[in-house]
Amino acid sequence: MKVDKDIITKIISSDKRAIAKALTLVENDDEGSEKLLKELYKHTGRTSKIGITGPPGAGKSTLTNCLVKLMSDKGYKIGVIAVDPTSPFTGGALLGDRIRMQEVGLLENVFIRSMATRGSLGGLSKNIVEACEVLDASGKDFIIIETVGVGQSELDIAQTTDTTIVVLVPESGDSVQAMKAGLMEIADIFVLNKSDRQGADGVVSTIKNIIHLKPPSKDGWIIDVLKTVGSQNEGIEELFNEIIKHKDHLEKSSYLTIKRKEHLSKKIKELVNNKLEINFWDDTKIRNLNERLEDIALKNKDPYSYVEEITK
Ligand SMILES: Nc1nc2c(ncn2[C@@H]2O[C@H](COP(=O)(O)OP(=O)(O)OP(=O)(O)O)[C@@H](O)[C@H]2O)c(=O)[nH]1
Ligand SMILES: [Mg+2]
Repeated sequence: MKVDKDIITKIISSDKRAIAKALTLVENDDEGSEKLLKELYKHTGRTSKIGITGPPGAGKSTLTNCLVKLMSDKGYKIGVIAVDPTSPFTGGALLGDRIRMQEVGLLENVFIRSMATRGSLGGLSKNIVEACEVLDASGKDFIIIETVGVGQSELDIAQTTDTTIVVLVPESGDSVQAMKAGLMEIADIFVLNKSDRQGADGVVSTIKNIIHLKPPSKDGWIIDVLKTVGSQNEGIEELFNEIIKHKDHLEKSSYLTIKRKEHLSKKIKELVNNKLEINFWDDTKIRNLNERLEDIALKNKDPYSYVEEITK
């Protein structure tokens, strides 16, 4: 698709149709998307990017909805990217989720998009990071990215957000699970959702104990654990205040600049890897690999020598 100046102007002035079109380009990795992102880059950087992650069914979408409504009432512009789990065991967003999301999506200053992660080998999901850039350039005050915390991609996505909220529930062993999944490492704010259920206070203490055992974060931020009942819109104002507190902390400690530079560095490396990979595997190389595979499988040649040979 051709990228004209018109779409850039429209995105910057927050035109919903233009944003949707741009996100589709980015999602499909369309030829035009890179050109578009080049133009948009200078308009990015004012958005606060918030990641909401946690185990399946913890209430991430419910909390996202509550937060979006609250932020919208306060007059903020919000973008939401709901990352569909591609794992067969969660099976993607439930219909109820989608409908609730669609309702808040109708608000004038809210833009919501559901996206699938591309399993880019151990790296960031490029299309999601790029979608954030589009929303950022469109002048959103906040972008919320909802991901299921079960794998590596969530940790990577956390490395592109300014503030990461980890949502847990009182179910037994959840906090231990979260530790295993590495969620403890990435949290700026912990939320114990479904606090209407039994054992909530116990889990809050457990999480607090685990936080105390961690070395203090290098930017001096102290992680708090908040209780919410998403389904009853309880604790949302407090959660919002904590988000603002973290945002202020990052800005005042100049750690935001450091953090964003780290993210940028990581992103550039990813982009280079991507380019190199695409350029490397041309038809000749793929044909060559297919021809030689049999030989390598039969142990007539080892993969290491082959790699050495083709990367010379
Ligand atoms: N009891 C109780 N139920 C809740 C609460 N918050 C959400 N729920 C319910 O928990 C279920 C899952 O909520 P979602 O918001 O879809 O959870 P999620 O983390 O987005 O789920 P996935 O995206 O599938 O991983 C829904 O049926 C919600 O209504 C809460 O605070 N208390
Ligand atoms: Mg969800």
